[in-house]
Amino acid sequence: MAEDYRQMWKELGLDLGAHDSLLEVLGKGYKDIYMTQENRPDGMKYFDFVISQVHGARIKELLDGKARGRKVIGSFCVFVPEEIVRATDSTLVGLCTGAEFGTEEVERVLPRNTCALIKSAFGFKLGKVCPYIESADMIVGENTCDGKKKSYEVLKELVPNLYVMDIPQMKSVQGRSLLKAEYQRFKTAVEELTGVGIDAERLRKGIEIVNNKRRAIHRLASLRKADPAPISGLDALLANQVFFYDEPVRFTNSVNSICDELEQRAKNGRGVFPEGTPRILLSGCPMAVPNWKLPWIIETSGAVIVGEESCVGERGTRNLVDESGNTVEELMEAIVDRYFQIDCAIFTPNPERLNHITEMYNQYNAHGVIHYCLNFCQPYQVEAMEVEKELEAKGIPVLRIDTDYSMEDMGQLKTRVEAFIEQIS
Ligand code: BJ8
Repeated sequence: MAEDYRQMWKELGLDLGAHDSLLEVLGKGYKDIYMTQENRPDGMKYFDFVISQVHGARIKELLDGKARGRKVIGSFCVFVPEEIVRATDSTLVGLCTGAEFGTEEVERVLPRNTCALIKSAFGFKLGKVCPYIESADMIVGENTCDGKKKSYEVLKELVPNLYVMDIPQMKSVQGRSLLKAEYQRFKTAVEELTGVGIDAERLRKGIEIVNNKRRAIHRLASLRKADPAPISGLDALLANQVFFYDEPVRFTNSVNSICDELEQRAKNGRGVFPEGTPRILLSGCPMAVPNWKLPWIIETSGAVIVGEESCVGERGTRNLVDESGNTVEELMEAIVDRYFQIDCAIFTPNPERLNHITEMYNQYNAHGVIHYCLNFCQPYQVEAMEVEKELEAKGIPVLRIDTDYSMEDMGQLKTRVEAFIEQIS
């Protein structure tokens, strides 16, 4: 891939040397973690291809679209409504936040005790290695946790096109009004950026495209209830990660075709791991590409992950937008209704999330929950205590893990995960 796209990366302003090193690490990590798995569904070849081209063909596709007037909007959070972006034929992409990069440089502009996800976004920007951020016509920063909210003040100095979206912190009437007002303001900003007026037909089309993507992911999730699990947690996580990058209709078709294959597997009792393998529900902070560390540890320690209570997972894709509205106003209300249900830990109080964890544990026939937090993530770390208390009271085994993107704690994590798996076996 490197040779074909060098000119494109250069024109985007990437640091080619640093970018080469990143791709090399990414390629090696993928090979070691993904390509060593056994009994993978054939349909995963599509996702292998997407990852191999994540900085290549996909970027070229976005740039070709831009040449035809199609804008690219980058986001860091599942609160940014893709439906509104799609309604103008623009593309929403998730921005790279899953790997350590340029830590020294990052720590010159952000405190050391900032979570790895935020540091990663800054590292990719400062190190000039993310073609998505460089291709974006607008970058949306959302006021969710304090770390993100305050770091956007710094990011504003580094990028020319940051748009800040306010997000409520309470599920109150006022909170809903704020979200609605912010989505209206965002709609206007996207219309201005693209020069496309959003009418009901366009908005409905945008909603349908994104709903179909979610339906396909729901179907995939549901197939993971089977024992033996027909797909590994690593592969299912990958599909959830690609959700944020890929062309949505192609993505939907690819996920549906892998589901056809998994249905067949489930019928034949064929799984990736033997029947009776301990089943884990992962819960907590989102895992962006290429953050595969903990899932890899879990699945090489004798367990299978059967669900992700995460924004790169079920928290991010739960619930569809009602498509039945006839006016822009009705459809916008439906969008607000759907997004206002997201149970991110930035909300206080946030009882829905506790209920969803138990619900998912039961639905996916899990044997235990591993709660994953990034260090210095206050919302999820504080909530983790409550999650642990609640699950223990219900007799559900739970292991709480705090980590980051470095590999230094691999050995220690593996020992703890193995002990937990033994306890639930
Ligand atoms: S809706 S989870 S995607 S905010 S890990 S940056 S919370 S300190 S990512 Fe998130 Fe939207 Fe919520 Fe989902 Fe802050 Fe924690 Fe870092 Fe985090």
